Amino acid sequence: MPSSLYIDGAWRESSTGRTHEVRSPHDGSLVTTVSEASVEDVLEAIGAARRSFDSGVFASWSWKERSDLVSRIADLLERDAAQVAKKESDDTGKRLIEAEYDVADVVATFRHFAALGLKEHDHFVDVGLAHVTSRIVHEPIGVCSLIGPWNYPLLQIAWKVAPALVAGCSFILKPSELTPESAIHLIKLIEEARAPRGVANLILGPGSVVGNALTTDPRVDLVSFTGGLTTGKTIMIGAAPTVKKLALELGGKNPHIIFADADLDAAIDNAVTGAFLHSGQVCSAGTRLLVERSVHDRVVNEIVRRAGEIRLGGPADLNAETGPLISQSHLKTVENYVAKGIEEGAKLLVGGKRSNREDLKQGWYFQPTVFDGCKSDMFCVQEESFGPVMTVEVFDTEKEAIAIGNDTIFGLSGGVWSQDLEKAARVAAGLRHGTVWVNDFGPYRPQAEWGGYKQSGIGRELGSHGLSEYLEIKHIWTNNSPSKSGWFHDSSGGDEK
Ligand code: TXE
Repeated sequence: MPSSLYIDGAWRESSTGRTHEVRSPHDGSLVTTVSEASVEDVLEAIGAARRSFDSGVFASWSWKERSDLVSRIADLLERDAAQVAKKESDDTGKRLIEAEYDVADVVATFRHFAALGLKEHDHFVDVGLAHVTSRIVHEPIGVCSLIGPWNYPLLQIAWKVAPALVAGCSFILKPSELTPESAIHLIKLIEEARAPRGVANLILGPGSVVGNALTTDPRVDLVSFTGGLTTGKTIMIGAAPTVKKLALELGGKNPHIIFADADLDAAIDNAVTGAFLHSGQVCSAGTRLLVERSVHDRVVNEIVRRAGEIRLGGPADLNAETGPLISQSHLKTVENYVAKGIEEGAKLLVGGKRSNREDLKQGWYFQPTVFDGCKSDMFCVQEESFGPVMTVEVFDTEKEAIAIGNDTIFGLSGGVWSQDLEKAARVAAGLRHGTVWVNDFGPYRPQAEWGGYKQSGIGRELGSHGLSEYLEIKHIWTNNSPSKSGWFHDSSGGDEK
């Protein structure tokens, strides 16, 4: 029986004895079996986190001590990088090399927040009164439920765990039930790095079982969630009665705009990467291509040719360029999405179905797909497929490109290609999206904020705001020359007014 829940400083089985099999998206083989928590286990984990936070032990560590802890975790992640990448690759089906890049990004995330912790956080403000000292201090927000997705399992968790630790919070971590292994390893490293007991807790299981307690319990102060829009809305509703702080990253439908005056070779190559990297299972995937009419044919023909050449394959296939979708149910979702696109009149130029390669039949592989002739009001343009499906729309003017790029409920990211940097800057300014790339698509760094406008979410991860999410701000007013307020009449004759 696996003991893969970590509650109050101890590894445990589920109280119900329930387990969950993790299966490879590549071929359905059994990867591992982990414990599946019950609601009781969740309540215990929340209790442990609450006790640890209320004890004040971790919050009383200096910023430097907590930064050192996070640096030690970064060192340990570097030490175990190969092992962690293998686990990530096994769970997600992504190529080992991609998982190795992800782990390097995870290390960079921990290092970024460790460095940020060493900066000066508190300051004095001048309130214009000589006898008053007014100080703004930052304190940990409290107990946090950290809920992660399956596409970049450890990376998305790192964006939450590292700032929570630097801030001095206690947390209950819940990775996706589809990809738990890297989170288990991370918690082992946090234990090895000597975080105080009860600060880090790990719950495994589907959101439908453990999610409600994690997001509604009054003992939880903040919920940080990365995942689907529907789940995000459910979490907001659940968090409302106790007015929890929320940090939500809910995906996007990201416009990738190519003007006729762009470096087209570079733009086309980045359009292919932006849409089909990790088979489109990327919240910032550039799956909504907007092309200036005069270069439509050249750009689209080239993208279709390139998409048709992308080699699918599993973790161990050194020639593979991208991997499978995460699950059979996700494959079904993408299949239905494509069927709907055809039904509503989008022109299928390439792909559109499950891979027919004999050696990939046991896995959830979907062919890179391009729909041309799309219109803004189509389902396939407005909804996120989270699969390798690009839709193409044309535009004639700069104004129109901006208008189409903003015609979405989402606002996570967008890209613009033009050699006219003034025009590109105007478009970047016009787009209502949290990240805009000019003559590039996809890169991010932990030093810069990440997050969405509109229904792509609330708050920011990374950058310095990514730490602020885990901090309360307190204003301490000290009167250095106390006197009576004298506001109300005092019958003893002590009136001052
Ligand atoms: O996400 P869920 P799913 C988008 C993408 C995808 C869609 C659905 O469009 O097709 O979401 O994917 C936990 N309370 N993104 O169904 O369910 C769940 O256990 C608390 C975008 O896989 O949102 C998992 O840990 N937690 C995205 C996490 O939420 C709950 C990445 C995400 O799963 C819960 C992934 C509940 N009621 C999908 N229900 C991005 N922003 O990058 C589920 N969970």
